Amino acid sequence: MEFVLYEVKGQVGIITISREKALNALNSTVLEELDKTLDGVDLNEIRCLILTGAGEKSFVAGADIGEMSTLTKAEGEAFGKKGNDVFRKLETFPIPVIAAVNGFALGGGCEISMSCDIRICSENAVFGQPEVGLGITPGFGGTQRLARLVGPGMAKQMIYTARNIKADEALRIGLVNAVYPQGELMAAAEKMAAGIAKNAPIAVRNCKKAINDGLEADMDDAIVIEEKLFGDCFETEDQKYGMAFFLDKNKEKVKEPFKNA
Ligand code: DAK
Repeated sequence: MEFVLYEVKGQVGIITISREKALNALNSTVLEELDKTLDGVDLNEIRCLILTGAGEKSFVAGADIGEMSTLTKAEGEAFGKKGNDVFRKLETFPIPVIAAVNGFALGGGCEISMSCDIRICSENAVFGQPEVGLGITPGFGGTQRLARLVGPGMAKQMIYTARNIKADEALRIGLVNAVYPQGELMAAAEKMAAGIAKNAPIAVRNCKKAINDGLEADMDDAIVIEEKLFGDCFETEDQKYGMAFFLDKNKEKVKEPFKNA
């Protein structure tokens, strides 16, 4: 692939958007390659993904303004659909995705990070939705996901003013979970991913689905969604092993890895 790298470390897959000269801006090729990369993830082996950008300056500086500037209405819609489809694929991907935001996350960059389950960032990270300054609205779900993550008041302030915020403010408003020195970001992401990967994989997947689907339902329906996904776990070997291990009083025993079965 030209702009997307994929690396496997144990049970963790690391996707790097690598178009450093344009600060990893999302053009059509990047979106297509991201889509193909996600389709190629071996879900029998990989239990958590990390999404990051190449270099130390930018995670993703937005959709490619050069490419967008000449789009016709029909081409704009096709570009928007390509982005929205891949962002939604990330959001509903069966396993958790951690965004390791290593610099600018503007426009489509902020939006792709919000399609991930968890965001952590480096101290030099900058978040923002600058679209109204370009004469457009956020188009890759920014109006929807930002409001859900940080609340409508703060989302409206960020989107209407197009003001960028730094890592410490992103942490304060709950847009990111933690901030690290640049040199420590990937190690922290990999440690978190490995921590997720060692837990019962079907249970983790069901938790993601319960949270995502439940947020789109009212509480009565959301609780039923949780009940069903909870019940499904009792058909897994991992549930039987996990509970038997806890109940076994032999202090010498060593916990075996979950089988994803
Ligand atoms: N697109 C294309 N190229 C970009 C870019 C971008 N978003 N951001 C940076 N670059 C390129 C610059 O043009 C420059 O290229 P050369 O001139 O070297 O060829 C190179 O990256 C380095 O950038 P700078 O020289 O500008 O670097 P600085 O450190 O001075 O500034 C910056 C860094 C991140 C503050 C600045 O580059 C910047 O403001 N970039 C634009 C940020 C931005 O406005 N992003 C939001 C884009 S709008 C849609 C769905 C979604 C969207 C639209 C439609 N539909 C549903 C249809 C999404 C829209 C957006 O994301």
